[in-house]
Amino acid sequence: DQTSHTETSRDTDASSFDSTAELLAPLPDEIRRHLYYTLGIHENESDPSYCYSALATAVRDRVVPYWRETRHRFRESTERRVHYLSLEFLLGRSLNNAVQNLDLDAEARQGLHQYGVTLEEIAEEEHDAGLGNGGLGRLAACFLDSCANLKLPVAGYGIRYEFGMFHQFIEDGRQVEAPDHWLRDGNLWEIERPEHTKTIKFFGHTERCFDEKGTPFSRWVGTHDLLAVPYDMPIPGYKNETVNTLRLWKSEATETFDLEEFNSGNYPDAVVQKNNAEQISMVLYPNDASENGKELRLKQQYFLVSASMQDVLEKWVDQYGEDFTDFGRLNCFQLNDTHPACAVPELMRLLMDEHKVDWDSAWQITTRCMAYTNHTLLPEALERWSVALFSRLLPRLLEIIYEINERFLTQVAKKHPGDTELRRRVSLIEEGDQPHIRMAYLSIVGSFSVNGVAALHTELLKNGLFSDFYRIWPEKFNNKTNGVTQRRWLSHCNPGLRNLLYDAIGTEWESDMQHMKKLVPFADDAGFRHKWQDVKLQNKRRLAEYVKSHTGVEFMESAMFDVQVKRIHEYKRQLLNVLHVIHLYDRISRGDTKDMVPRCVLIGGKAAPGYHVAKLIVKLINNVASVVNADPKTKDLLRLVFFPNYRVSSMEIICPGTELSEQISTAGKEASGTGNMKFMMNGAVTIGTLDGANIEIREQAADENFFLFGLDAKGVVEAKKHYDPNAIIAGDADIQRIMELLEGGAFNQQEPGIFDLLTKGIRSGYDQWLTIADLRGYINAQAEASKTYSDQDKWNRMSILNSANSGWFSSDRTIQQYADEIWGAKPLQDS
Ligand code: HBZ
Repeated sequence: DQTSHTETSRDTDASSFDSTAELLAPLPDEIRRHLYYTLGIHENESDPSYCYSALATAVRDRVVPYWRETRHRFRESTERRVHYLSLEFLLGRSLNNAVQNLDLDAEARQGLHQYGVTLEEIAEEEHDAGLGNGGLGRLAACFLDSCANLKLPVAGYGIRYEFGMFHQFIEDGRQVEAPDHWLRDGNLWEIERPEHTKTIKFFGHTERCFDEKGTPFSRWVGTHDLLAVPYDMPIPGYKNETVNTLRLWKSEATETFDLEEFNSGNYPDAVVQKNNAEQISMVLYPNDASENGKELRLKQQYFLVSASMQDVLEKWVDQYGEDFTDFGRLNCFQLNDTHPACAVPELMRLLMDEHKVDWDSAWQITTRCMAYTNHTLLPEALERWSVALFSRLLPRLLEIIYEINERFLTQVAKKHPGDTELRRRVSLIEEGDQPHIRMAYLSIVGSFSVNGVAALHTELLKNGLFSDFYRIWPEKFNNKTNGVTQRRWLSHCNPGLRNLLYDAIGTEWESDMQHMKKLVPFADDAGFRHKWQDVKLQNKRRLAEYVKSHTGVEFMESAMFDVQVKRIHEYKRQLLNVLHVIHLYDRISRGDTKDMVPRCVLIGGKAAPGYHVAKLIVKLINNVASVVNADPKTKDLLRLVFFPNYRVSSMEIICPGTELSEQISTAGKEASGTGNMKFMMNGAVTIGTLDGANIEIREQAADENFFLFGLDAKGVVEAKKHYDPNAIIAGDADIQRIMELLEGGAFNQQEPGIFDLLTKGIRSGYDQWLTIADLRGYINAQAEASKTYSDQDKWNRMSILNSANSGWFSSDRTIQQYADEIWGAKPLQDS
C-alpha cells in the first residue's frame, strides 16, 4: 500500500533506493490519480485520449526513477562512453514500448478496464515520432533499444524536429504530402532541460591572433548566435532497470537576439529574425537517397553537432577538468552516415579554440574517438557541400578542414611519391568551377573506424567506392551487419507468435535472440506447424482489416500475402513487382489460371517529394490496383493495394501478417535492408536478389528456404556493358504481353502517355536498375513461391525455419559487435 511505499523510500539513501517503490501506488490507482489531478477530468468524461495521457504519465512516472539512476551511473562511470550522433531517430510510438520493457502490461490492462478501453485502442492515440526517413533512422532507434538492453553507456543525440516525416495522402492515385505536426497534442515522452542550453555560432569571420607567447591562433567572431535547447527522451531497457537517454535539440533565438533591432525600434523585424532561428529544427528533410545541398540542411547538421559536442565536453570538464589527455580513450562518437560529419572539425575547433589544446594533440584525440558508418553506395547520395556555402556559414570549420586536408595530402605524398592522381582522387576538396567538400572522405580521414552495414556492402566499399582509402588504412575498415530489435519487431507486434514461442522455447529469446535456434526442431512437428499456421492466419485477418479500413480493398484470408514496404526508389524496383502483378493479371485475363495460387499484393512507401519518377511509380501502382481490383475475373485470385502513409506503426501490423517478403533491389545497390529482417523474424519467406543483408538472410535460413533470382553484384556490372532490354522483351512472350498492356494504355485509359517515362526507362539500354534483365528470373521465382505455397505443410516448415534462424539479425548482436569491436564499451555496472 501507499504508506509502506513512502516509508521504504524515506528509509533509504539516494544511491541504494528501490527505484520502483518510491512514492508510487499500483498502476491502476496512478491512472486514476492522473485522470483526476494531472488532467483534471471527471471519471465519466474519460475518453481514449484522456486515458492515453493518464496511462502514459503513470508509466512515465515508473520510468523516471530508473532514468535518474542510470544517468547518475553514466555520469559517475570512468569507462568509455558512446555518443550516437544522428540527424534521424525514427522511434515510432513510445507507450507500448515502455509498458513492455517495464513489464507493466497486466497492470496497465487492469487499470484501463474500468474505463472500458483496451491498451490497443489507447495506444492508437499516440502520434508516431517520425523523426526519420527510413532504414537509417529506424536503425538508430533499434540501436538505442539494444544499447539499453545491454546496459551500455550510450547516449543518442539528434534534432527535435517540430515536423517529422510528411504524411502521405493518395489523391487520384497520386502522392500528396501534408505536414506531420506530431507535437500537436504535446509529447509526454520528453523532458525539457533548459539548464543545459548551448549557444551555436553561424556566419561571421575568422581573425588571426597571437597569444602571450606569440603563438598564432584563430578567433571566430562577428557570428550570429542561436540557442540549442535539449529535450530528453527516455530509452528504457528490457526489464533491466536501465533507462538511457536520447537528447534532442530544439533551436531558439538567443535572449539578446538582435537587441539592436529591438532598440532601434524595428520590433517586427527583430521578431522575424527570432523566427529564423527557430526554423533550424522546424522540419525533417524528406530525401532518403539524394543529396540536396540546401543551406538549411547544413545548418541543421552543424547545429546538432556543435550542441552535442559542447554537451559532451562540458560534462568532461565537470568530471576531469581541462585535462583532455584521456578524452579520446574515454569517449566515442558514432557518426550515422556523413550527416554529422562536421563533428570532426567541430571537435578540433572546440579543443583548440575553446580549450587551448594544440593541433597535434587535438587531432590525436579526435581521430581516436570518431567512428563513421556508411549506409549507401549510390553516388548521388554522397554528401558534398560547396566551399562557398561553407565559408559563409562556418568559416572557422572551413579553415580547419583545409588544414586537415593539407596535412593528409602531405602524408599521402610521402607514402606514394609522384602519384598526383591519387592525391587528386582522395582530396577532401573536389576541385572544379565550384569546389566542394567531400563529407565521406572527411569522415574517413577523421575516424579510426569505417563500417558498412552488411557483408557485401562493406566489401563493395573496400573494393569500390573507398578503395583508395582502404589501401591507405586497411585497418580502419570493418563490417557491422544491421539488425532490428526483436522486442518491437517480434514480441510487441506479434503477440500471437510471442505466446506460441513462450510455450515452445521459453522467454530468453526476448533479451538474447540466439535462443531462437531452439525453434529449429519444431519445424518437423506437425502439431506445431498447425499452431504456427493458425497464428499467421490471425495476423493475416488483422492485416486484412487494416487494409480494408485504410483502402477499402478486401484481402482474401486464404490468399498468399505478398508485401513490399519501403521508401519508393528506382533501385528498390517496386516497378519489377508491378510488372509481375501485371503478368498475373494478364494470365487471369487469358484464362491461364490452372494451379494459380491466389495472391494479395501490398505495396507501401513514401516517395521523396521532389523525386518525380518515384511519384510516378506510386501512381502506376494505384492505377494497376484500380484496374485489377475492379475486374470480376480477378475475384478470389488477385488483389493489389498501395497502402498509404506507410510508417513504423503500420509496419507493426503489416509484418506479422506477411507471408512473402519482397527484397528485390538491383544487386549491389541496397546497402543492407532491415525490413527484410523484420519479415524474417515474423516467419515470412523472402523472395530476393543477392543484395545487402539478403545474402546473409539466405545463409542463415538455408538456400532452400529462400526464393532467389536475378543477377548478382558482379553480374550487374557485366550486364550493363551490353544490356539490350528490347531484345529480351522481343524474345519472351510473357514479358512482351506485359509491355503491351502497359504501353497500350490498359492502366491509364483516361490519361494517355502518363507512364511513358517509366516504360521508356525500362526499355532503355541505360536503365541502371536492369529491370528487364531480372524480370524472367523474377517471374520464375514467383511461380516457384506459388507452387511451394500450395503445399502449406512445406510452406510452414520454411516459415518456421526462417524465424528460427533469424537470431543473427537482432540489433542486440549488432550492438554487441559495435561495443566489442569499435567502441570498446562495457555495460554500466549496477550501483
Ligand atoms: O540505411 C538505408 C539503406 O538504404 C539501407 O539499405 C540500410 O539498411 C539502412 C540502414 O543501414 N539508408 C537510408 O535509409 N538513408 C536515408 O534515409 C537517408 C536520409 C537522409 C539522407 C540520405 C539518406 O540525406
